[in-house]
Amino acid sequence: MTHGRGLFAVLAAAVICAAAAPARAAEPSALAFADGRAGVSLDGAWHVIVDPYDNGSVDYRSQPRPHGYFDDAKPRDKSDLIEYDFARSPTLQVPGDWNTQRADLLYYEGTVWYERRFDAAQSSVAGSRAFIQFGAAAQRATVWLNGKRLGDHEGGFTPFAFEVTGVVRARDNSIVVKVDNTRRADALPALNTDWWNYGGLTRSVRLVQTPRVFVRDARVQLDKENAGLVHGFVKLDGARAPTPVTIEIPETGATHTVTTDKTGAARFEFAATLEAWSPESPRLYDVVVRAADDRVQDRVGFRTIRVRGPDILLNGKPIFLRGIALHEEALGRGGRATTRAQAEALLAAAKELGCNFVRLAHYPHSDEMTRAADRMGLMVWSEIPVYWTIAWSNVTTLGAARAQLAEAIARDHNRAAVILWSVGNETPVSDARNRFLRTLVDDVRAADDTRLVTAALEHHAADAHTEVIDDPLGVALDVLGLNEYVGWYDGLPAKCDTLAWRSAYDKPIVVSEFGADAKAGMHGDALTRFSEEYQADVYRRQLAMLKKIPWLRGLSPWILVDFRSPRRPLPGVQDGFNRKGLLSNDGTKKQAFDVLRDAYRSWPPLAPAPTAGR
Ligand code: GCB
Repeated sequence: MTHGRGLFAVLAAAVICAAAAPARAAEPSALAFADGRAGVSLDGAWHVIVDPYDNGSVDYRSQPRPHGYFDDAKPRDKSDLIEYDFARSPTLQVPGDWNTQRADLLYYEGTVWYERRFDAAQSSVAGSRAFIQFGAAAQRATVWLNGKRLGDHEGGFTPFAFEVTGVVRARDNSIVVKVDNTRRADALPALNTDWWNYGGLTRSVRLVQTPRVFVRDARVQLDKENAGLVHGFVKLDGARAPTPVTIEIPETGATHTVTTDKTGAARFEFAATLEAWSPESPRLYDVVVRAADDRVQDRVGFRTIRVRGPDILLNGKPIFLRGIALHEEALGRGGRATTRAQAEALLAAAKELGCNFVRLAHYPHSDEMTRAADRMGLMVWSEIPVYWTIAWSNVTTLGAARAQLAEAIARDHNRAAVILWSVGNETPVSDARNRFLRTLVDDVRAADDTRLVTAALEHHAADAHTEVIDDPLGVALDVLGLNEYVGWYDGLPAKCDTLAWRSAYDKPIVVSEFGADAKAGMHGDALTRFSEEYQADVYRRQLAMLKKIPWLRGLSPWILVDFRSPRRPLPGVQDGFNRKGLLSNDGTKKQAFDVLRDAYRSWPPLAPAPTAGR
């Protein structure tokens, strides 16, 4: 491991229960195109009860009637003892994490019960179907509507939905959600992360109305090899017989009709002349899909992305990924970034750096972020929180990883910006880890052949002046992510000057992390740890070193903005924040921001792929 996390490897390795993985990952439950459908937003103030002992889950059978908090009950008479009352409880805003909305919840881990009442449109009660869709609930949720348990969801960063047809009523519905962010050794992420894993209903909640037969999902993208061919699939819900589906791109006049099989699924391809999406010209088209009484619409970009030897080809041309990594934390106020404006502010800072690429670390960011990247012309690396050491041999953990990956892909498979799915970050090599990650790579290839697969890998020293990338997972990947901290965890900055890199693979390398902590406004010489000068020096020397790597096709240094991490206690310097940002959390630029911006301005055009010198 790169910087001494051995204890956690041991802890995680203790959680072992070997069993075979199911052949297929569970199907995502969220509805694509939900935002454009009729419905009711359930965003806003929800009543909350903070419940560290999880009392609300208990059904008190000894009382005259059961009253777990999920019942949202009121006493019927004086014999009825009920010790909670949502109506009199404080509120939190949804979407939002609970940690930054109330000082006493800053590092709270455990259960919080959310409740609100709402009226539904009459039309979602009669003659159509209704679903409740959550953008995300961190980390696991159980949902009740009008006292009926709808189900559970595990994984804090991807959307899910429950059908509520026949359960939702026109007036005075009670929805109760138990949200629990307790860390667990078998979860994703597991017990230890270098970020604070906020809890809460962190993304929007909506009651969504659909016709009886509706378009549950559709992927409309370019064929990987042929930029004149649109291909994809559609899945209907509720169709009992083969049903015609029409896919249109009105601006181009392209219209194509396919008929589904009896499961409601169809694949299609048709010719179209489209202007390609690229960072320089992030062209998006309206795409309309119709079936039976349903009509959905999305804004979609079209591009191809593939690799050839060490090159990454966007629309057939070699590119260099001038990137930066970021966490989903709002500039200025901190906490989870939840709004379109917060996503745009983060990506605007990346654009100011001269980026054409962002690594959205270390979990799927909201669809506000990936949609903003589509509009603003930033290619995206998207990842799931398979981070450091997790329970590699635990089949439940593998199932959870596959589900999160499937949900992330399903949500964003029409986002041109997303070019890379990453299956893991700094995961120490072992047979169990290799098997686990290869299953995820196979899942990506089965679900989405229009994007590339990567992982942020580690490296090791061959000698004092040579580092080697030869992780066996590299065989299965299209692009090798490489995390390295030469000059910070690994020697002093001058170590960069004499270090050479070797790769076992003729594949593109994206240096997915390097960096150094600096407190904005703290100054010293270039060897004073945590000074802006030290960080800037690391950037200068790193960039000079990295330019010499023949397979280098991209960078996403660590990181755009300082972020909250309980692993970082150094008083007066870190104060609970990882300080490797090029911007402080209130948006102040550090010297290294300009160093990287200047380097990106003059980054040399890509040289032809060398074949010698490995
Ligand atoms: C890493 C991790 C990242 C940390 C970073 C650091 O290798 O991937 O999550 O925040 O190092 O600052 O130590």
